[in-house]
Amino acid sequence: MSAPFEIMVGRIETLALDAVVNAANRQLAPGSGVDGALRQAAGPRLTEATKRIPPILTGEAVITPGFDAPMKFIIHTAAPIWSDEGPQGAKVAGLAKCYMSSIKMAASRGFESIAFPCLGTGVYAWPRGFACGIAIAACEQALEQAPKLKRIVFCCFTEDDAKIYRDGLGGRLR
Ligand code: AR6
Repeated sequence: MSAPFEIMVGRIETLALDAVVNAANRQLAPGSGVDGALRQAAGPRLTEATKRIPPILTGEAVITPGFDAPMKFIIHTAAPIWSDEGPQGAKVAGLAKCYMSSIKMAASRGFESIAFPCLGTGVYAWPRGFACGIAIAACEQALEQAPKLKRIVFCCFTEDDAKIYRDGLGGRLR
């Protein structure tokens, strides 16, 4: 099977896929960046739905409908904060878990397509290249348990991010 990875530059809240992943916080409290864009696109029912769920653990994934946004579902996950105290290994494991638990959630629902933003690289300030390497490795590992997933889209906000992903994925692009 060919690797299901795709890279695009654009806004994740516009994607009509089975699921897109939200760069949330552990309280699922309204934020900026990806979260603000998804809440705007999905409408007030998303915020009503997310009020009932938290707190979530770092790296945990929870799911809501996409409501008024074009994707069917939104998978919410919270990355570690790069500047937080603590060993780097635990933070790396936490960011990897965001990707793996999101793919696991998608697989458990039989989804065929999912898009990720560059989790952790905005407000949470992860170095972009470092976070990209963790994202790709975690998705590759999780894919082994997700045979139905045909498309994993890395939705980059900038061309600079897309270049980092192209370099990271090399020959593994569809
Ligand atoms: N579509 C795709 N990518 C985007 C978009 C968009 N509409 N907007 C920003 N990005 P961030 P984090 C990129 O800050 O670092 C939130 O407020 C952005 O350039 O959304 O995980 C939450 O509530 C960056 O590369 O998420 C949390 O409190 C990436 O998406 C906290 O910030 C992630 O940026 C989460 O911080």
